[in-house]
Amino acid sequence: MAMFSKILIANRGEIALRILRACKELGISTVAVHSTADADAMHVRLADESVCIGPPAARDSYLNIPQLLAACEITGADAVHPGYGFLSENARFAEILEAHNIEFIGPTAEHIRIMGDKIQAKKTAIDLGIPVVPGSDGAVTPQDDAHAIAREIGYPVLVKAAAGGGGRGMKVARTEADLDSALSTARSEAKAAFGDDALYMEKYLGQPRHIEIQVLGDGKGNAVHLGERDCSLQRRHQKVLEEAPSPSLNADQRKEIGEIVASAMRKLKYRGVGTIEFLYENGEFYFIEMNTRLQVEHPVTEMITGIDLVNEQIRIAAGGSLDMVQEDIRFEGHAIECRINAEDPATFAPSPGTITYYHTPGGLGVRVDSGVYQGYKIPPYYDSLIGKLIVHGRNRVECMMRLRRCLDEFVIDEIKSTIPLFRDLVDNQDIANGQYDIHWLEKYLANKSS
Ligand code: MV4
Repeated sequence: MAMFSKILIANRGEIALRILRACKELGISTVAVHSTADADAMHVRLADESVCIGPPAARDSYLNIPQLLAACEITGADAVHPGYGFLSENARFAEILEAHNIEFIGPTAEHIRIMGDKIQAKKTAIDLGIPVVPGSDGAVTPQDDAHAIAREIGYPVLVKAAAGGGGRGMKVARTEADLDSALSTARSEAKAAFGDDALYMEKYLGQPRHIEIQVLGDGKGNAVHLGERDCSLQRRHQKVLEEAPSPSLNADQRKEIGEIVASAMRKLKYRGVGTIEFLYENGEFYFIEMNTRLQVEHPVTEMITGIDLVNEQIRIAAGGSLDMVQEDIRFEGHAIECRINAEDPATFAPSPGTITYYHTPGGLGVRVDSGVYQGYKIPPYYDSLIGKLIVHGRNRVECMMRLRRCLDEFVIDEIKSTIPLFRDLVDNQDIANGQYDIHWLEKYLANKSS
């Protein structure tokens, strides 16, 4: 296998730095790209070379494919790592790079495209033997008898957009009386937001947890699962805190769903890292979506498995084979990630500005993935994630104690951050007991403010 000599990192912030670190450890040269607003970013400072690719607006810089191609051409990069967000799940970008003989560090364009269409993704999951939420058999068209389909599924039903995902374009119909308006609102919103008004319907699950399984495949039919992450603590479809393993699963349940997913990925000949998202309710798993990218919360999996997911992505994109089998993977201890956002911890209003003092926690089992530093000015143009605190312990209790200690050590001055929210959460009894579902955090926040 011919390892890459130079990787262009088509991203910013903490994930650009994360990828840069993996490249350095592999002895690969790095190219940072940045908008004019990110000239002072840490990943730009640490990269071997950097190229300014445009003005602050993402569509003119981090999403600007011609500019990224030009940056590859100028620097002679032989591969691109897209990180998460931006172009990471853009099948056309993967194809364009391929046409220019530049490797896209990710799955095939075909797999990205299939999983981007939530109807096709669900059909594929069914074919691969993955359990799904009961629902319509594919799309519900205006010609279909939606009422008959919904009655068959049983109310409440959830109308979802095929081009949606991540919570965008969903409408609940609690009873038959809600169905027509749910369908017409969802259809016009989907058309406006995605230019695609294809819809499907599912049984609405009332109190599930969000549990996702990390997979790694080499595109040659070898694949393993790296256990689950519980990402139920969300606000407005933004994850806030993630942990592994899930407090609601035992080793047998993990093994069972993990083996279903890993064997599906072997059949699919999936290449790279991927995440299969499930809703989990009353002891059953229901597939909802697959993400064909590295995720923000990947470090919790790295902490409990000791596997460097970005290193694996790069090796596999260079043609390497999976160098582990399922039996090699050992799950050790417990990990929790807190997403540190530059936001007011009560209102979640963005709080960009200059960090005048910065002190990060350290010690055994502590990891801080962040692109910021003392004196850094957080620009207002991008999402408000400024870093992640990831803590590992031999068990969940030790992990929570260590997390509390780290949150007390963490100082980020003169911007608002979500650290105080996490200080509250670690002292909450439901969180201590692991008793929460996908609605827990929003209810907690609503009670706190009233
Ligand atoms: C659902 C659901 C209940 N029933 N599907 C939201 C994000 C998208 N990935 C899927 N989502 C949901 N799909 C059925 N059939 C509830 C949600 C949902 C949710 C899921 C995961 C985490 C947080 C959530 C918050 C609200 C709704």
